[in-house]
Amino acid sequence: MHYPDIATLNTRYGARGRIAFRASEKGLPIAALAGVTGSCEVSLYGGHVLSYRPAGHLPVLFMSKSSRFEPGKPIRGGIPVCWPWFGPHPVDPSLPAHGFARIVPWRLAATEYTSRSAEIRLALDDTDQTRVWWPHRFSLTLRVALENALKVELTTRNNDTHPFTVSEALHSYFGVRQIMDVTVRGLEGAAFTDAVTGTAGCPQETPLVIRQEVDRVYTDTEAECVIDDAGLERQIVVTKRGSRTTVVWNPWIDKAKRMPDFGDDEYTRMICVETANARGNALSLEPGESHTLVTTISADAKAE
Ligand code: TA6
Repeated sequence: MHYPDIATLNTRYGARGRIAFRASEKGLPIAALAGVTGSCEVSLYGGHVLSYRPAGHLPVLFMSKSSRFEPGKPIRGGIPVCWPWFGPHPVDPSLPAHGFARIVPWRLAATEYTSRSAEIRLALDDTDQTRVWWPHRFSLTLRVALENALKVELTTRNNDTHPFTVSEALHSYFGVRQIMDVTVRGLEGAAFTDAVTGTAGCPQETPLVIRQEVDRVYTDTEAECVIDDAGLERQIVVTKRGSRTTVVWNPWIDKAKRMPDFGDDEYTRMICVETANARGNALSLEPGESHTLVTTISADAKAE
């Protein structure tokens, strides 16, 4: 896809002081949304929320300083869209990890704003290339709404003549002051599969602290999660709709060193709490059927 030039995007979809488009260093178009409640940036490449800063707060999303913004490569941070499969492809390891939605250009469908909100809607439809990766006809839309919180909605529609199965995640990277001072609440009582140890069905008995690599897929949970960041004296609240899976990930020391698009010490300043449908919560959609995955992110000063 060839994007319209930045001037055309601003003429057609911009709004002075509210919605503006710019090009990244490598020419990828980025939309900046601003309003009284905060600001966010969204890359048309990958349908990728890059940043979110609520009014009166430090940025909420983490972006690696080593992230590449190159066509065909995932962006390391923000909210990657993992679709139509979560994790490595179940059969063919040569296919892109976490699907292809985050490494292809999305079409700009619309922008809107009111006195207190601004939103952008992006779209991705099947192409010859996507059908090579995944032989189905679909339409995917992403709605990013800057309101009192940041709401991100991913809607899948089956445009084919047969059912298909999708696993998906809004793979949110959150910025924290120091991972050692972070507690994730809300998953107590949920069962998880631990990708580090390979064990399944482990119960989460207490709030989660991070003292080593954590890569946990919690299934059959619709719970709100709170990332309690004692270092910044703030809580990030992640609520969700249309999601039965939550994934928590921190690469810790050794994996961080193996990731070329991630600083060796950046594991100390981030945690992923992902709104997903994966493993036993994968979705099967009939022809003509749609499903929407929603994550809503807000920040609060730490409750006393
Ligand atoms: O968030 C869970 C996870 O599946 C981890 O296993 C880790 O691979 C992470 O996603 C990042 O994946 P990526 O393909 O973006 O490097």
